[in-house]
Amino acid sequence: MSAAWSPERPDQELVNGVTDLFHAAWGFTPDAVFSAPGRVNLLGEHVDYSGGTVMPLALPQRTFVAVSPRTDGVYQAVSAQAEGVQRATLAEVAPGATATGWFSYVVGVPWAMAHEGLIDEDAAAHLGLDVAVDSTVPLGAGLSSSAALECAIALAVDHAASATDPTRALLAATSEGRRRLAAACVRAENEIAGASTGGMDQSIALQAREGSVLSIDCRDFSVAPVDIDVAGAGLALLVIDTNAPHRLVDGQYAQRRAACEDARSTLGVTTLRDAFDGAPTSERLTHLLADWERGAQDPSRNTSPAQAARITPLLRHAWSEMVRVQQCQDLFDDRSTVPRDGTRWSRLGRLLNDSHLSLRDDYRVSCPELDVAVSAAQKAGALGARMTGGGFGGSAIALVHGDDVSVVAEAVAEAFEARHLTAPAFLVAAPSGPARRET
Ligand code: GAF
Repeated sequence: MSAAWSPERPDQELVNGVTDLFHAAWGFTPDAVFSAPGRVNLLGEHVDYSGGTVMPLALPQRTFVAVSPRTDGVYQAVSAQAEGVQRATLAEVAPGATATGWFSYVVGVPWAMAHEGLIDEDAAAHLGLDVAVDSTVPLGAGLSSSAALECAIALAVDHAASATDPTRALLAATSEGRRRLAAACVRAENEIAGASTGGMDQSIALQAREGSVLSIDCRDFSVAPVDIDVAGAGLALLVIDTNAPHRLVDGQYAQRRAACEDARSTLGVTTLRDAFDGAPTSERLTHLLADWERGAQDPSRNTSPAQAARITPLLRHAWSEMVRVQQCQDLFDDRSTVPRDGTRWSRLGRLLNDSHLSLRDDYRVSCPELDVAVSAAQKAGALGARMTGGGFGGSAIALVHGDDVSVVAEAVAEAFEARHLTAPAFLVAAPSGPARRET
C-alpha cells in the first residue's frame, strides 16, 4: 500500500490559473489576485469560543481569488472547485437568506464588513466584485478552506474600498486592521454561512507569520509567535486528511458551543477562560471542576442533574485543554528549564495525545476515522498525535521524526485499508505566511 500525498502546486501556477479562469468567465483581465492560507491547529482545540489560547500555524496550501471591482453592487463568482456562476447583490444578502455553500463566504464578507462599519455605507451600496476562485486547501478536510476564502475576499474588498476612497486607510496594512477584518469574516461565517464557529481560523489566516506557530489569546485575539521550530528539531508535523467529510453546520458544533455558553453564564464569568483567574494550572483545574460539581447540586442554580452531567465533561475538556496550552507555552518559553533536547518534544507529544483523548472522550467530537489515524500514527512511532480542527471527520496531526514521515503515513494508510475506510491523504505542515495580495 502506498500513502497518497496531497498534490502540491506552486503558488505562481495558481495565480496564473485563477487569472485564466477569471478571464474565461468575465472576458477581461482581473485587477488583482489575493490569497489566504489554510491552517492546522497544534494545540488548543474547541477553546477559541471560550476565550482560550490556541496555537495554530498557516499551511502552504492557499485559496486564491482573482478580482475586479464593480460599481453596481453585484457580486458574481466562479470557482475551479464548483460548477456554474453565482450572483447576488449585497441587498439580497441577509442572515437566513438564499446564499449557500462557498458563495455565502464571498457575499457574507462584504455584508459583514458593511455591518461592522469597515466599509462606508454609501460605498457598500455600490461596491461589487467579479471573482474567480481556485484553491489548494483540501475542501471539507477541517483545514479551514472556508476561512481561507473569506480572508482572501476580505482583502479584496478592503483594497476595492480604499481604491475608490483615497481617505480610507487599508485595514490589511496593520495588525489591528487585520484583527478587525478577521472579526468581520467570523461574523460572515456565523450569520450568513450559518456556522457558529469561533475566531481561530480567520485570525491565523490573516495574522500568520511565516516560519512560526502562533499563540492567539481568543479573549482579545492578540497574537504572538511561539518558538516551536518543528523542522529545526529534525521533526515534522504530518497532517492526515481522513477524507471523512467534516461539517460544522449540522448542529453538533453549535451544541457544544451552546453548552459552554450556558456554563459560562451559570458561572457568571465573561469567558470560561476567565474562571481560572490567572494562568491555567492543573491545581486550579481540579478546584474549578470540584466547585462546578458542588454548584450543580445547588437548587438555586436551575441546572438539572442531567444538564450538569452533560456539561461537566465538556468543561473538563475546555479547562484541561487550556491547561495543556499553558504547559506547552511554558515548555517552549525562553525561561523554560526543560532541556532543549528531545525532552521538550516528547512532552509536547504527550500533550497532543492527551488532547486527543479529551476531545474523544469528554468533548466527543472525534470519529472512528480520526481515532484510527491517531492510534496508527502513535503505534508507528509518532511522538504524539491528535485530531485537529472542529472534528466529526476532517484531519489529524502527528508529530514525527523527520525520517519517519513516510513510515508513519504508510502505517496510517494500511490501518485505514485494513478497516475498509476511504484512503486518507497526507501533507506535511510548514508554517506559512498570512493572507496577501499576489504580485
Ligand atoms: C473550527 C472552528 F471554525 C474554530 O473556530 C474552532 O472552534 C475549531 O473548529 C475547533 O478548535 O475550525
